This record gives sequence, C-alpha cells and structure tokens, in this order.
Amino acid sequence: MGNNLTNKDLATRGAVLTKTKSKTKLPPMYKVLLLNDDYTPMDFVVMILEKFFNKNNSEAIEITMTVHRKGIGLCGIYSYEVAETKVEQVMEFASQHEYPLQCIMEKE
Ligand code: TYC
Repeated sequence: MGNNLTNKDLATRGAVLTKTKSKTKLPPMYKVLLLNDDYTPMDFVVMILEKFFNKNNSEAIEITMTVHRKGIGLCGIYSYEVAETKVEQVMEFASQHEYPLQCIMEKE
C-alpha cells in the first residue's frame, strides 16, 4: 500500500511485464432472422414466432409487422446448434405449407 510501482516504473527498471488474460471464451451467438416475401400470410408468420420462438401473441405480431415493413426481423439469439435447429424447423414448416418464407442465421 502506497508503495505500488506503475508499469512505467517497472519498465524503467527493465522488469519484464506480464499480462494475464482470461482464456475462457464465451461461445459465439447467432441471430435468427425472418425475411419478408409477398406470399406468406401474416397469421402464418405470427404462428411460427409463437410456436418456434416462444413469443406471446403481441410480440409475434410486432415482429411480423417489422419484417413486413422493413424486410427483415429478429426472432431471437441462440448458440450455433439451437439457431441451426430453429432455422431448419421454420424452413421445413414453411415448405410443408408451400410458403416461400425464408429464415436465416447470422453470427452476432
Ligand atoms: N409480406 C407478407 C404479406 O403481406 C407478410 C410477411 C410477414 C411475410 C413476415 C413474411 O417474414 C414475413 N402477406
């Protein structure tokens, strides 16, 4: 206490400075996004957001309207594996209903 040497003091004395850096890295996270198109019904998109992204009805409507107006909207942010599964589930469900809805993932 009161006797701490700064890095500059140490450097002046020729001391070797060592930095400890934490090596624990958080895994990268991925955004799952819905894209707009002219054919998929709004109600279907709302249903997808409730079914696969655990959104309540008003959240789902809000995201659907954002996609409709802006062309793209965020459904959620997940680990790589979870994001990949959500994209597959949405694409499979849309395809079964013959809608051209596109769902993509993007590194955060
Ligand atoms: N644009 C579509 C329509 O007018 C609605 C829509 C919303 C489609 C969101 C896709 O991801 C989407 N019926």
